[in-house]
Amino acid sequence: MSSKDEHGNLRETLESIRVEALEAIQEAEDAETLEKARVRFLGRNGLLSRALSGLRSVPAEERPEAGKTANQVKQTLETTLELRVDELAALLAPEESAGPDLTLPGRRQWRGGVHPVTAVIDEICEIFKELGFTRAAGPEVETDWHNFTALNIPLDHPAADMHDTFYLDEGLLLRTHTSPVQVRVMMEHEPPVRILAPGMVFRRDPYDASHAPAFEQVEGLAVDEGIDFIEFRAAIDYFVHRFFGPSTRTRFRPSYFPFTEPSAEVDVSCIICEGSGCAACKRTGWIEIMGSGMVNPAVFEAVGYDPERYTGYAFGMGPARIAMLRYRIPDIRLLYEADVGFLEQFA
Ligand code: 2U9
Repeated sequence: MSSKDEHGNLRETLESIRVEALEAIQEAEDAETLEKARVRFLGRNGLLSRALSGLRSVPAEERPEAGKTANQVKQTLETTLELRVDELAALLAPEESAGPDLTLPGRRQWRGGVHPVTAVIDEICEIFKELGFTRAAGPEVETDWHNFTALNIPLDHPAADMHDTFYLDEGLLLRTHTSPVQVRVMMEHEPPVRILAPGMVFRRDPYDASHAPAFEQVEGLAVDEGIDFIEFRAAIDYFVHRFFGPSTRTRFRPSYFPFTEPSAEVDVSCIICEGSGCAACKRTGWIEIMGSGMVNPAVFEAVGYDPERYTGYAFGMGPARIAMLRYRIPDIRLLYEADVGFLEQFA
């Protein structure tokens, strides 16, 4: 046999190994069959290896060319084998190797929702809207006159201590209640006035399970000719029945605020035990939900309303406390610490 024939034979052998091996690799349907094909064609005693031992009988000058062909075949087979290994792995364990499994249901998107305190504020406003109240807003940075003096709280009065706040320059402070909003509305408009003032207020209070130095309030004010305590009680009863349910009872307890006279704390029969006594109402059967009273004539004097002509009522509540009661939230800080896992429950 001539040297050309030796080389020619080897080339044919390599070509038939290539064709046969590619077919075996592509047709392997599982890892075991694929491994058998690898051993048969690429193994140490495999067909390729044996064919390569024929290189020795190829004449020296043709050996490089023959060696190159042999290496190309070897590389083609190895690459094809690797690809097939990956293909089979992907078929058998799609979630690990083939990116997202498109047959799974999609992950739910958190699109955001109304914060529970905002939901309570909105609901309070909606209920009072039925009684003719509109929303009003004002600045969070206030003058001490609007926040204290106009509301019959002299700056050296003990009631001002209860409202200790963050003082800024020159008679400015962070408002301690939303009452200055009502003061501003009354300075601008003659009665009748029926407004709600929801918003953030600030006090030098601790940050613990039941206090926060910044919290929301909703205050209400009604001023007109002929408003009496009966109308005041009727409005509060209407609100309580709409907000807490028609079987909820209300109780007015005498209290003191400089800006109302007489003043009352409003209690509702416990919404958890319905009045029989539980931990939420400290066994009393009652829960305090707001402070209130008939507007003190001194406030009308301060804003330029005729106290002989006009009367009115006012109230204030903390919607975070009401949200805690309603949703049985044990710690006010949960409402202020933007924990999406917690807030999602209210969406
Ligand atoms: C004007 C006149 C009177 C608003 C009132 C209360 C009683 C009250 C507290 C409830 C819990 C504040 O959020 S809280 O800490 N509020 O007890 N607020 S009467 O009286 C006004 C308001 C404006 C011109």
